[in-house]
Order: sequence, then C-alpha cells, then structure tokens
Amino acid sequence: MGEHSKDGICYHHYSFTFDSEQVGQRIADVRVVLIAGSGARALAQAEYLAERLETGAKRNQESQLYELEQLTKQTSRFVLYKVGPVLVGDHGMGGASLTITLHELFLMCKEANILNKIALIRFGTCGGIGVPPGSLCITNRAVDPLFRDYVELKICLRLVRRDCVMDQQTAAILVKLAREGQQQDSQLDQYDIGKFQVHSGATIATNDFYEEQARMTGAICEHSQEDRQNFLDKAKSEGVINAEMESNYLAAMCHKLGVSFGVVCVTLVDRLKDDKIIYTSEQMAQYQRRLFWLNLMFIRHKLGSSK
Ligand code: R2B
Ligand code: URA
Repeated sequence: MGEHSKDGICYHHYSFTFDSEQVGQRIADVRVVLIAGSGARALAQAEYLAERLETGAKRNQESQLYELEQLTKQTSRFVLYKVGPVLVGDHGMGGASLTITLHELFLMCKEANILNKIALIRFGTCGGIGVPPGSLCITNRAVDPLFRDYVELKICLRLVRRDCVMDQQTAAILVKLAREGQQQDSQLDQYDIGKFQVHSGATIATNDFYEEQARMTGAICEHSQEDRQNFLDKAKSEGVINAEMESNYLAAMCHKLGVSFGVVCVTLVDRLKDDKIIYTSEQMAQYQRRLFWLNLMFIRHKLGSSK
C-alpha cells in the first residue's frame, strides 16, 4: 500500500489508479475538496455530483456533466474520486485518522500548486445539542470536550499546541447557501431534501463517540446521569450546537496551512433527549442528501465566484 512520487513524497494511505508522479497534474484543476467519514458516503457524494455538476458551472451556458473518475484502487486505505474540479475522499473517524488524510491530501495539493486555491469541506454526521435530527449544523467554533479552542500534539518530546481557528468566511457562505435553499422551496431537489433546520454555532470534537460525548451506553461508563447533564448544560451555555469527532483537528491543520475550509454535519439525534441513534435507511439517505445538496450549492458558488 502507498505511493512514492519522484520527489520521495509518500502517500502511504492512498493507492492510486495511475502513476503517483502524475498526481500534481491530475488534480491541478481541483478547487473544492470534500471529505466524509466513510468511503461509501464519499462515493455517494461523487455520484450525486456526477449527475448534476455541469462544466462551466454557470447557468445558461451550454454545458455537459463532469465524469466521475476513480483515483484510488479498491485496496487503497483512503478513497479518492474526482468529478471535474472537485475531489471527494474519506477521512475515517476521529482526529488521528483525519490528520493522516489531511497531511497526504495537502501534500498532493502542494504538488499541484492548488493549496491556496481550494476550499475543503468536511461533511458528516453529528449529535445535535438542542437541535433535532435531520438538521444541518455549520461549525463556527471547534472545541474539545473541555471546551478548549486548541489541540495538543506530542512531537519529539514537546507538547505542541495548535489553535483551532475556524474559517468564518467559508462558514458564513455555507450558512447563507443552506438558508437560501431552505426558503427557495427548491423545485429540483424538493423531494430529496425535505424540510430541515439550519444551525450555526460551536462544535465539540471528541476523541471518542461514547465516554467523551457523555453517553451512558458504552462498554465503560464511570460518569453519572448528573455528570452527563452538567456536561450538556455547559455545552449549551457555551453556544455548542453539536458534537462530532474531527472539527478541532481539521481547524488546527487548515488554519496552520492557510487553507479555506468548512464543516457541515447533519444531526442524527438530539443529545438533550437521547444517547441512542435510531433512523431508517430512508431517513439516513435523505439526511445525507441534504449534505450532498449543500456541497453542490457550495461548489457552484465557489466556481462561479473564482472564475
Ligand atoms: C461523526 O460520526 C462518526 C462517529 O459515529 C465520527 O466520524 C463523527 O465525527
Ligand atoms: N457522530 C458523533 O460523533 N456523535 C453523534 O452523536 C452522532 C454522530
């Protein structure tokens, strides 16, 4: 597994369907990078785009649909698809997996000289905090479960602190597009998208789905119902709208490298009401399409404004 370019750059977690020395030229036209937790969700997003994203991106202009290209082999640890100017990949679960993805994706972007041209969006699922299932949550602040705005890495015997600074501009664009879409009663995607709420606020990013998110349902639970409630009350008072597992490391890395980025998640449960996540496959498909749709709106906006 893994690929080395001629400069010795190692994309250890990607097995390309082409010679890795060509990665720079293969992705030079990319302007948006979308990453999701799972490879299946990344593929579904890529297929959604391949059915809708037109060359030229501007309305009234004669255009065709972009083709979906599979950039990674079946054996690759992380997947990568390309639909015209958009890369779609997966990042696994949690900060550890996400940072590996970002290191290697950003190395590819450096090879292609596009690091300062792209916007990267993580799209995924989350637990809402006072927010009902099916809502879109757009992160404008990323904190850890102690409500700290930084991450700490242990590098060569040193504790290195990196600030989790969100890209407020991209967050504001996502909120605006999501709210406009809500009001439009969009004809094309009305059935797919359905009615949903849009929230913008702080996100708690944890290293664990169970204990660090104050669930009482894991294999180990040493906290009380009262501890759980205190944590959620504190979260509400800090303006937190949701919990997931990647936004703090994403913010820290993108801010450090000056990459434009955003995080949009659909809620699967309101944690003020429940720990368990229960949904039908139809509901999940519909929730997921809300993310796919917003990403498409974002891509059209970005391509329209940068041309
Ligand atoms: C949301 O969902 C996953 C855990 O189920 C994790 O990747 C996240 O951030
Ligand atoms: N993902 C999370 O990290 N937490 C949830 O509650 C749901 C999805």
